[in-house]
Amino acid sequence: MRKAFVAFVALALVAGAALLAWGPGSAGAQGGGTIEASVTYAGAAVIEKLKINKDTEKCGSEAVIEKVVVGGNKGLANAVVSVPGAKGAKAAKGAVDQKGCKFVPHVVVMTPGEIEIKNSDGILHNIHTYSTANASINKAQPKFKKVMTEKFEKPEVIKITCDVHSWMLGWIAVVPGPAGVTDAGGAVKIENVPAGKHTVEVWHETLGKQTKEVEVKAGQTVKVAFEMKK
Ligand SMILES: [Cu+2]
Repeated sequence: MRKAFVAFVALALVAGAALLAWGPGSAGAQGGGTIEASVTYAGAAVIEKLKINKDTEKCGSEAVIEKVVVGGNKGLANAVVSVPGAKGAKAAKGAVDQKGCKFVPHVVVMTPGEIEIKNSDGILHNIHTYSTANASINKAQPKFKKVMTEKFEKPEVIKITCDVHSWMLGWIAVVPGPAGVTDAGGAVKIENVPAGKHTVEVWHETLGKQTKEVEVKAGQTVKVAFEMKK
């Protein structure tokens, strides 16, 4: 019995030492580095407004369609910044809500897999997606259906609309690597990017795509700036 105990302790010590030796290096590789991206646009904002007379108790009387949102210092909001080639690190599980007859957020990133489509409005919406790599969805989300879970496995940007409320427009970016969406100031921070050279990609619904190369170092932050053109 005592022998077995000693053997167990010895084994535990060896395992512990192995873990310690393996730990810091591995944690560094897993933790990776951070990319701070800033996206700017020198042009004018494009915000369309539309009078509406349907479901006004939930939708209001005016729809605001934000196609190009420009904040302070020319910061461009709603741009997807991603590192599609970075293996082993992922964007968060995405969720999109239908609130005030708008898709919130307007642009969402998700890891290939499942996304929750919520209906906070509690009225009839009809999800209609436009995609090529993934199957398109065209289905009603009745007022009692608070959440629908849908699956998008293939990387691409999917346009999402509602057949009940013609002005509703949103985008779901299915990205295999780490990704984020720029805030009102055009900034986004992408954490846990594996160390190494990567291509950073920016996508905006009307201003298109750009890429840049960056080198990420473990435990460090690298900055990258994009200026979108018409
Ligand atoms: Cu709707």
